[in-house]
Amino acid sequence: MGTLIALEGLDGAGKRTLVGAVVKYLTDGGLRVGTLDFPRYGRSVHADVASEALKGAHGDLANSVHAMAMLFALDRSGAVGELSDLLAGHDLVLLDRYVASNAAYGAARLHQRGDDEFVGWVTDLEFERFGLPRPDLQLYLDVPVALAQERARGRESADASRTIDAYERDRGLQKRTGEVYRDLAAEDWISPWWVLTPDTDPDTLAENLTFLKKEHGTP
Ligand code: DGP
Repeated sequence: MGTLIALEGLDGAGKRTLVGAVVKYLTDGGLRVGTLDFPRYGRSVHADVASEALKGAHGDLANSVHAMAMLFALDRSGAVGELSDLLAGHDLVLLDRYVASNAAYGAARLHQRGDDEFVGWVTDLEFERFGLPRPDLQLYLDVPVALAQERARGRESADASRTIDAYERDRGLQKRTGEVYRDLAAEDWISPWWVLTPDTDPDTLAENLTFLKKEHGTP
């Protein structure tokens, strides 16, 4: 059974680049590493509808915090079997976003913090009711909001398929989302958290993840 690790962060934090570098280091070292990105665009109707809503489609759907959170949660719910297969076949499974994204973005939209009601609702829905596996470790890539937004905008000009959405445009929301992520990390919500910075060296991080796998112990 593999170790489940979720990487979290604001839009434009650089999660995708970090995952790529960490996976390369670990696979070069002979570990079996699986990855999965959420939301599962193109493979999950729930993920696609959520994305379309954030870009202005589907009437007032995006106005509802709980409806949006439910769509993202249903996307993950449809991946329970895939996650279980990935964990069975790999030493480490690295996720780009997971349940904490729902907790952080939703709580931030409601102006709540990490120990408020919304995070409890997400916990009950996704881990208890939908039966998603709990991560063994969560990583928060803590990047200043201005830098993350600059990158998200740069990505939009470089790649027409990555237009920024309503959440990404809202600087106040991004700032509050970062605060909730920090709350979740500080309280080790669901599992231990490591907070990373833009200066985090991917090779050092990957090496530390190797130790985690060894402690976990099951090949
Ligand atoms: P991404 O494709 O990772 O850039 O995410 C698109 C947008 O959706 C972004 O603004 C972050 C948001 N998002 C991603 N996952 C979740 C989630 O589980 N819940 C909520 N509320 N928002 C999410």
